[in-house]
Amino acid sequence: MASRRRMLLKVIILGDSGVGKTSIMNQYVNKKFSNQYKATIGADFLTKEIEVEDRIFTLQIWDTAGQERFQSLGVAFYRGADCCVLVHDVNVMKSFDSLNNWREEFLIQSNPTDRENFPFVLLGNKIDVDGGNSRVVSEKKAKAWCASKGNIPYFETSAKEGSNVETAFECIARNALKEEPEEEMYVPDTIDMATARQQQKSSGCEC
Ligand SMILES: Nc1nc2c(ncn2[C@@H]2O[C@H](COP(=O)(O)OP(=O)(O)O)[C@@H](O)[C@H]2O)c(=O)[nH]1
Ligand SMILES: [Mg+2]
Repeated sequence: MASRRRMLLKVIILGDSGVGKTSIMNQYVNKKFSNQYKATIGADFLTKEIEVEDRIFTLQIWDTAGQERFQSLGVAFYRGADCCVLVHDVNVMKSFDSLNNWREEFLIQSNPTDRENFPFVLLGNKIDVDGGNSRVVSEKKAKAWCASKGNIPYFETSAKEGSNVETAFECIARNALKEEPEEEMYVPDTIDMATARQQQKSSGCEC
C-alpha cells in the first residue's frame, strides 16, 4: 500500500482590521462571501489542498481573530510561516500606510533566517467597491511599494466577487514552497500504521 506524502505550507494573513482578510480566506477556501462584518472566524486556521507542479500541498491559512486591532498576535500565529500575505483596502489610504508596520512586525516576530528574501505577497482588496470610484491607492503606488521591498508579487482582488483570489493563492503557494522545500509532514494512512505495527511485533521491536 502506497503511503501518502503531503506537504504542509503555513500562510498567514496580515493587514488592518476591515481590509477583508477573513473574507479573502473564506472566498478562497469556502467560495463564500458575506457582507456582514464578523471580527472572528472562531478558528485559528483553515486548510485547503492545492496542486502545484503535479504535487499536492496542504495550505494552512492563518487568519487573525480580530485581535489585530488591539493586541499583538502571539508567537503561535507567526511560528513557522512559509509565506506572509499582506492585505490593504484600495479605498483606504491608512490601510496602505500600515503595510510597512505589518511587514516589520512580521519580520520581528517570526525572525526568518533570510529577512531580505522572505516571501511576502500583497493583495489590494475591495476593487469592486463603487465601481472603482472610491479608490485612493492606485495600482502604480502599490506596485512601487512592492518593488521597493524586493519585488513582492501584487494582486488586485475582490473577495466579494472572487476576482483574482484563486490566482493570488496559487502564487502564494508557489512562494511558500520556495521558503521551506524540505519541511514535510508525513501522513501515514491507517493501513500503513497497521502494517508497521505488525512488522514491529514480528521483529520483536518494542519501540
Ligand atoms: N465590497 C467588498 N466588501 C468586502 C470585500 N472584502 C471584504 N469586504 C467587507 O469588508 C468588511 C470587512 O471584511 P473582513 O473580511 O471581516 O475584514 P478583516 O477584518 O480584514 O478580516 C466586511 O463587511 C466584508 O463583507 C470586497 O472585496 N469587496
Ligand atoms: Mg477578520
